[in-house]
Amino acid sequence: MDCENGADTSTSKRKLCRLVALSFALLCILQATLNISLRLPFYSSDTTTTPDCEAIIKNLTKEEDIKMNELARYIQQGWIYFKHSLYYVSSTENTWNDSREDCLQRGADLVIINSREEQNFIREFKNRTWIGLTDAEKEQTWKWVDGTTPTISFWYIGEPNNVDGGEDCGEIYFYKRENSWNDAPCGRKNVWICEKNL
Ligand code: 2F8
Ligand code: CA
Repeated sequence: MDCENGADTSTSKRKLCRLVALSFALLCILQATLNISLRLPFYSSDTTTTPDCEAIIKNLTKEEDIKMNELARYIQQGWIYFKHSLYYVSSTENTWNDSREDCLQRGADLVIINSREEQNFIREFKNRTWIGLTDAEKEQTWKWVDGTTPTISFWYIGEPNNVDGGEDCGEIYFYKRENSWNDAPCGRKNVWICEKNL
């Protein structure tokens, strides 16, 4: 139908054209409304597949609650919290291997020192404490108990010196100095420090 330029431009034809255009516009509005209505369930808060924000926050709070309770239990058992780790200082003395075994039994391992802050925190406890450092596998190749090589070290001057060829385990000895590590015989009985990462 030619609505604009047709030869016959009588009033009734113009009216018909306007009616058709109006109907088309109404159809468009109806379709848009339907589209929006059909998409609504994606944003609804009560679907089972997409939990709403409130539920996510509730879940997070629950997880945090569990973590806080766990932390409180460790602290009650004598563990000390420092920069995302928990530390346990033994009240008895043992060999390096038995000390490590004790830490493993506690779900931890002998302490691994990764920073100056951690070194200064650890050396404050007791003198002659085992740390998780050993060169038992290969002489002069010092490794932490997790198999990594120290990225930062705090050997006392002249250490490690492997006195009598029998010093394969790391300890905090010269605790008054920041550089306080010594290599000592693994069979010596020392206090030990376990670390549990959070
Ligand atoms: O002077 C440092 C030296 O002191 C002791 O040996 C005399 C330590 N030995 C033991 O602890 C068994 C060495 O490891 C230390 O290097
Ligand atoms: Ca030594």
